[in-house]
Amino acid sequence: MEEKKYDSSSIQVLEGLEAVRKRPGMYIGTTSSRGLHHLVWEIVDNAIDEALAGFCTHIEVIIGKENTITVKDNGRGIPVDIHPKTKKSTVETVYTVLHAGGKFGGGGYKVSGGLHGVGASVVNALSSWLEVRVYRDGKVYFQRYSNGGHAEDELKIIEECAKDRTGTTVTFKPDPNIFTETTTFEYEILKIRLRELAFLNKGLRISLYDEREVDKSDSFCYEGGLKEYVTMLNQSKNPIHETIIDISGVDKDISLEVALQYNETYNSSIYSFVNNITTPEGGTHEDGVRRALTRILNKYAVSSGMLKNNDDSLTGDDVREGLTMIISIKHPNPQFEGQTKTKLGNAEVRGISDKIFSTAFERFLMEHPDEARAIVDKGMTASRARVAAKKARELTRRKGDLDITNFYGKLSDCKSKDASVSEIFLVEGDSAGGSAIKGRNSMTQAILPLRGKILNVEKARLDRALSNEEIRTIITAFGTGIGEEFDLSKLRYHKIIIMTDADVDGSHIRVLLLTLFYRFFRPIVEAGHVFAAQPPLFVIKHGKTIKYVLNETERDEYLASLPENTKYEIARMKGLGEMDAEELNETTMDIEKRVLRQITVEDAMLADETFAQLMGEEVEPRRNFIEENAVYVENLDV
Ligand code: 0R9
Repeated sequence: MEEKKYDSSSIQVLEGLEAVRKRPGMYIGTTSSRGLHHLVWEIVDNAIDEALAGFCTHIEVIIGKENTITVKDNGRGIPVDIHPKTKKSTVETVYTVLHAGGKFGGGGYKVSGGLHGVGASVVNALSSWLEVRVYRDGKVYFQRYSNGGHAEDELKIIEECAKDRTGTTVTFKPDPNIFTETTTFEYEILKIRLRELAFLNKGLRISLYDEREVDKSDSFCYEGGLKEYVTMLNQSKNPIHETIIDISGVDKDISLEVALQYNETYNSSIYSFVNNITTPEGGTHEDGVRRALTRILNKYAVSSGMLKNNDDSLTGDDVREGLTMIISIKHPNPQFEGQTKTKLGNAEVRGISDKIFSTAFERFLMEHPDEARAIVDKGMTASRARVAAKKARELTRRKGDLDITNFYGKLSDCKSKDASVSEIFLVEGDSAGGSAIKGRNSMTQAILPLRGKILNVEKARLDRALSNEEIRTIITAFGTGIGEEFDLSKLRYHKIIIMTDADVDGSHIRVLLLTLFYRFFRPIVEAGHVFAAQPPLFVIKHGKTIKYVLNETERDEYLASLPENTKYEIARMKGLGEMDAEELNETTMDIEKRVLRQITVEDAMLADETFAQLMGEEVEPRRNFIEENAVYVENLDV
């Protein structure tokens, strides 16, 4: 990135910090755990900007014993001079004036930036206290703020330090009055994102320490950047060529980096970023690269004689089968659009990405004929499979079938045709299925009992998945179609509810279903249509009251809330299959009483990695994964 000279006049004074405390959601989205972690990203982003400007090589994040966060960088240090507009030091301006920090002044200083990009002052406003230390010119400058961002004193020199020691250190404690749900930082959340930032910023070292536990730390630095990212994503898959294709270029202030490698699976994992922020909805940077990939591979296939003149061209889906690719651009003025504002809209980027990528990719193919052949071969096999899948898909398109109550002798559909109120329960086993059919509200609740285990789609291509009757039934019931024909607007139920037991078999079926949804119906997951029913674990009876509770914690809390000496009976609930219709309705299905857990693809990349490791061919990564990441297995296991 080209360095822009710091200009204090580019900082604008917009609003007071009170506004942030009054409506925190407007600034950080939510005050849940997600919002809490967002505070860290705001500060880390500022340090990353300093790294992008070429002045910082190491960023450290420390979770303190009392759930404080310290972020240190070894950049130039925030300027300490007096700011002409605010008449306060620039440090104080950055921490107490909303929207200060250059980005909103049009000075173009800020490149990275969280979802909201609102900066350090928001973190200060939402903290019980915050301390900043700036190491500059052989001195340590210090200032402390408390009670939502009020400076306790002005910026002061507190000691001398070595002349060559420069940087900024910030420590803050989130205000529990704002973050009422939780003020506990999760090591894994910080670790995954910091590792991602290290991959995205080649050569930058990012370290994480947890002082709440002995010897808990990680440090990431990737000289190979995105190339190493692809290596990691493909570690549990078998690559079909050794060299990772690594492309980068700059045009009109926009820099593009792409790394890719094909593996033996049938899925594609494409992840794109703009200024270090993930763009799950894609956008013009992704469009440009995808378009170029398809065009150049077809061109090569024809010119090398692999594809004959009257053969069909390879489609985008064909050439993306088995592809792991990361696309990262840095743009001085990105415009985001789409439902969640995570889709890049800048039109000029399409052509720029296409040009940079196609030139370098074509050259790679020319210089590496073995790799080129393996890749084109893979696309041609995918193309043949696509034709086979089309035939198999016809079977799932027999619309009339859905009108009869017993579709394939299985689906008990609901009467309503209004998708927004309709639900489908995917139920483990015939016996629970039977109770569910009796206990349901037949107006809005459809039941699909699943017999036995469904096919593991991590190991199967679309055509094989479609030959599995269980999967075909699910696809037909959903109504969306699959693959190229997928259409979210045709979804027949806005709630898809996985109802399985809370035991090992149940969780296996849940993971298999989630893999199916993740691979073939990802938009359904992304749009928030997938849920897990949560059958209670205990029933507590006292007097005439019957209370169902989900787990041990809820049980203990409920018992503690009862008046002293209350007589109660407590029993562990039966499995779904042993409940009668009334019990099942009461505990798990009744809209008024049940508890559903929404399944989200919070971090598609993490889920992808996890699914591949949990469900793929290789046993070793799966074992390692389970040993190392018990937390995530649990998270997935919803
Ligand atoms: C620990 C987290 N780090 C930071 O928050 C951080 C902000 C920051 C910074 C500059 C350097 N390091 C930083 N670390 C900086 C310095 C100079 C010019 N631009 C940026 C310079 O020395 O000339 N700043 C972030 C915003 C600002 N500085 C500014 F708005 F005050 F300029």
